[in-house]
Amino acid sequence: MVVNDEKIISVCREFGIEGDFTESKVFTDGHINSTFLAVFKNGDTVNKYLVQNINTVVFKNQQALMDNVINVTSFLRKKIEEDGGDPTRETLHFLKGKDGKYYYQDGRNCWRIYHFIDNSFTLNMIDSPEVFEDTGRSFGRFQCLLSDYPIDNLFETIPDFHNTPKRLQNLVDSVKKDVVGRAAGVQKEINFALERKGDTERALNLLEKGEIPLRVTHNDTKLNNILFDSETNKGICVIDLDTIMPGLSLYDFGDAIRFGAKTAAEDEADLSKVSVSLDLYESYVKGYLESCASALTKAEIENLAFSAKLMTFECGMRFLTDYLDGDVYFKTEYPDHNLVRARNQFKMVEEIEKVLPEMEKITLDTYQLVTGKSL
Ligand code: ADP
Ligand code: GN1
Ligand code: MG
Repeated sequence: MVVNDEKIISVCREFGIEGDFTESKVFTDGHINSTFLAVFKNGDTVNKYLVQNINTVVFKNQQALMDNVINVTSFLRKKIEEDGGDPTRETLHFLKGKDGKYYYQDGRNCWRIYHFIDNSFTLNMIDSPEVFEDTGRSFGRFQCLLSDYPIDNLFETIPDFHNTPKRLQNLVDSVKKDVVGRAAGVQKEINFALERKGDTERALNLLEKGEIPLRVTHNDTKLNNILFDSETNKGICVIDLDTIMPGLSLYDFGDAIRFGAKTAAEDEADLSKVSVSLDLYESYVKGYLESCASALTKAEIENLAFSAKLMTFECGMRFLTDYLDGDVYFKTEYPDHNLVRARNQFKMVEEIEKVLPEMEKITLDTYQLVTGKSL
């Protein structure tokens, strides 16, 4: 879809935005939605908006999606106000369209608009352990803020999103269908996944045994889903709230490590550069446990390190599945992009496997440091 300024302006008018349009900018961070900054001038006032084209292949029920997002952001806004924070910078604020809905359907396209949070930045790679410690603190705080959110009110925007056994089954199904004839070329990667079948069930088994609870989780805790304040370099706002659903703390912890504690980009093709940084792991654990250690069960803490492997493995399977399906889910920039991503994630899994006992020790030592207690 071509999105030019005329399109962005016409969508903005549907949400009652007035004034003179001055500029737009594309954000390329996310793999799912298409996101633009739109700037308008009203006299001397400059207003900045985030205009987002919702991916309707991924999010099939946009009404329920926006109900979730609005309910959660209203809940967060109240808590932030009670804590003396700034709700205009610490959570997202969506605009209503002319028909009273929080989204606007334009043929097959679905749009939403929210306030751009100025003087903030996102990261795709961590450049300092302090920033990653603060990332852990921010996601831990987010988990705490939502700990008493009514879980039954949440619509499951993507069913079985982090159901890892099902993700493996989806991969097997895609291999069988082989719709674009790519399976023969990725036998090694398929075997890599099949060999790790045993890992896929561990977190759900703990849930079933009651050793870890179902929580309200973000489910997409990529580093670039946090806005950092440009002045303080501190995490101010968790964004990309589309996958807030009932889930496990392990999903959010593991996914943050998958994307943040790495030594190379998620699509680095030179696998010799792909590894896990134990220093970054330790920083994140510290920030995370400082904000939510007391809320976690013993089994959750014991499985934090493993969750990094689980989520990296799951993400690798999802990239591989999409490669086999003909690149229908994740945005790609070149034909083998999903395969490069899958290989990268599987290399990261191997690297995590090598140091898993060390990661487990770091977790327990940091727990003791932060709480003054041993597990
Ligand atoms: P996707 O689902 O495609 O990942 P996101 O909601 O994460 O989409 O938005 C994509 C990018 O847009 C973010 O990574 C961030 O760089 C930027 N962004 C999103 N919301 C805001 C906001 N309110 N203020 C400033 N930048 C934002
Ligand atoms: C997608 O939307 P974005 O880029 O924050 C995906 C995540 C994956 C991630 C891999 C809704 O996240 O689940 O882990 O790409 N989001 C969705 O980078 O599928
Ligand atoms: Mg995102």
